[in-house]
Amino acid sequence: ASAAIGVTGLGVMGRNLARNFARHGYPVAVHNRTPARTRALIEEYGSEGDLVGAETAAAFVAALERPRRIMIMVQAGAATDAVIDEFVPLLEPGDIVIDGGNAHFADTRRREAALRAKGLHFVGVGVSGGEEGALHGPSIMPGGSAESYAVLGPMFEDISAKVGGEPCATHVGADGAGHFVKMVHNGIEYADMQLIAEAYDLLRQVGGYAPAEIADIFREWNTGRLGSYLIEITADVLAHVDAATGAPFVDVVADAAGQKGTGRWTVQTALDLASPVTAIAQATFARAASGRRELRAAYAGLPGGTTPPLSATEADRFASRVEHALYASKVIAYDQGWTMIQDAAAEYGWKIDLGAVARIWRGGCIIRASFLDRIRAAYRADPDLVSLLAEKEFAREIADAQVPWRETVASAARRGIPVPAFSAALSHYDTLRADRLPAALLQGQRDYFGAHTYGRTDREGAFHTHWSTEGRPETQS
Ligand code: NBP
Repeated sequence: ASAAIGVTGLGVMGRNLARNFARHGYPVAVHNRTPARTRALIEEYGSEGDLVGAETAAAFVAALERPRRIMIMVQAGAATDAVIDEFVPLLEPGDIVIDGGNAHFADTRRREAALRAKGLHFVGVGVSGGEEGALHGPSIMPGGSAESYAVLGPMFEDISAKVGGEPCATHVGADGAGHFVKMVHNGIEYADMQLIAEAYDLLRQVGGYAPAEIADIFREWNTGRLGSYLIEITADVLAHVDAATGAPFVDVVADAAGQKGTGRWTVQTALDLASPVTAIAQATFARAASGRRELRAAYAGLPGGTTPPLSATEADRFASRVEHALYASKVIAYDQGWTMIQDAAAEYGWKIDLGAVARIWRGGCIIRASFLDRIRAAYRADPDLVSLLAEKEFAREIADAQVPWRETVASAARRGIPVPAFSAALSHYDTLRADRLPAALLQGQRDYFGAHTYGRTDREGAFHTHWSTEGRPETQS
């Protein structure tokens, strides 16, 4: 019994995480439902480190030092429950079961409570960075008890991505907090990708730029405040030419976006928490709408806006406006994600260091960007920051973006180009900064048809107006 950790489930993620642990000097026991995969891993990569193959669950458990650390890397849902049920009877109090799959945080909360009742630690871990990240350094978001992090933390920090010498791993919070922030990471990723896609569409349709020229614009933006992995790969995708047709690659790809579900989970959860993550929601709905072939056929050919094409100088100016709009919208989308994490922390009693979340997303994951340094610094200066826009540098940048941001959204509306995420971000900003919202009228409507009562600006209490007997004084209930 000498393995520091065991990995069960040797798909692409499990295999690469096991190799990553082994390459960092940890003896690793490996196990898979189908033993052929275990043998293949040992044969191919056994020389990389101390990898011990186990063909049965009992042999796997016996290979681990105590407290045992078992990392499950199988399909989320029923498969994860099946594996937990298989191993739990073989474990002893104090052992740690880790789920590194893409579990829904509510499942993680349920599993954590069930295993805690048996004296076991259950740690739901968000792992970002895909196959490459798993091998070379992912962003790691563990939930679970502080006690389990004391054991696992040094190992996770070791194998995680590093930025400026700092690990992209931290204890996020209790039970499902790790899987929750991983879910929000993916929601933010949806918004960021959609905003970039809308910027491309505007540059192409309004600015008149070709995909290769837009690749150059993105490359330039990548050297500034928008610099990020997503902007970098967008430039590569736009510069890519399809070998079969010689056309820009982006023109031969079917325009129906897929999704695996974490964006949808973010939006569903946001509704439960009353977190207004509108840019994330619009990005998720934009993917759904893109795939609705019949609906799109029914709308096809309906009139849109028109404006004359831009001159070259105007196009240049337009591109710089789009940069402002993209940046401002991005700040809003990230702010929405952080609001949602704060809301969940309040709801579930998690103590989440909001700056540390930004820190561990600077490397290893899809939304990695220097921008996250700014968010980290903002929460470092004020851990109780209610919103990024309450920080003066972000507020100043958003102030500077006002004209170009609004002009960009207006150009899109005039030309009939869909910008759901840009518009949602701008409306979110205008909603939250407004002195008065038409929510007052909604309250009147609700009181009229449902006697739902309303609050008043001049007095405390709940009031109801007798709408059918106009003129009678309102009552306070
Ligand atoms: P998959 O999600 O494709 O799962 C394959 C593994 O699950 C195999 O080891 C398979 O065993 C095992 N498995 C299944 Br399926 N059902 C099982 C059951 N009932 N009992 C025992 N084992 C079972 O692998 P992956 O792509 O490596 O992903 C692993 C986890 O990591 C998933 O939850 C995924 O969502 C998450 N994740 C993936 C990525 C990514 O980029 N792929 C990124 C981050 C997180 P077998 O060999 O016997 O069939």
